[in-house]
Amino acid sequence: MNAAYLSLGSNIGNRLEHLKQAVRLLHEHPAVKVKKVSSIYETEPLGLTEQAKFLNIAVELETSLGAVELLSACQSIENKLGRMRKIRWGPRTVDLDILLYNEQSIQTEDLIVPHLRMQERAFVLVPLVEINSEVKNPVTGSLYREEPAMEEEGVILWKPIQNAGEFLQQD
Ligand code: X6L
Ligand code: MG
Ligand code: MG
Repeated sequence: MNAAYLSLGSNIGNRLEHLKQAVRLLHEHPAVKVKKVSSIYETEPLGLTEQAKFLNIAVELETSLGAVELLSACQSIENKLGRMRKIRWGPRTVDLDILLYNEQSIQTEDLIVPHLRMQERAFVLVPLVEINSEVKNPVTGSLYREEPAMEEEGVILWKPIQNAGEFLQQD
């Protein structure tokens, strides 16, 4: 069995509903179990800063899928939830990014793990460290909780989540 961490974000329409639907669809995949869901954070947009604020979460998965298969499962969820790719770094109904897969370093045409520049982004690190404070960059061995970007502003606790079940069950 494999362990994976994903980062999810939404900044269009009913952001919470989009995150919930994405986590539900992950959980309903026969080869994926959602083990942990972080609290929900409201975050200032990075990259393209003139767009709506995001809700961001991190999830921990157990899966029998390989990393590339997991990527395609994530992309099919993005497509189901109406993700359009018009503007680079632009607004999205939902984005699912693979942050970590076991403690592997993966470089294919379509997938780089650990996720590029994740250690520079508080909207990725804060939810990730909440669900596992011991998680390390598999390449450098650095603890993500010790990254300077953990201290950046623009990441506000929006709704605390106690466990994955709570997140999956709501309304
Ligand atoms: C300089 C240049 C500084 C580019 C930062 C950061 C670019 C992040 C892209 C950057 C730069 C990204 C989200 C987001 C995006 C999200 C929040 C990206 C890709 N996705 N902002 N911006 N949450 N808060 O999920 O991550 S676009
Ligand atoms: Mg992303
Ligand atoms: Mg993405």
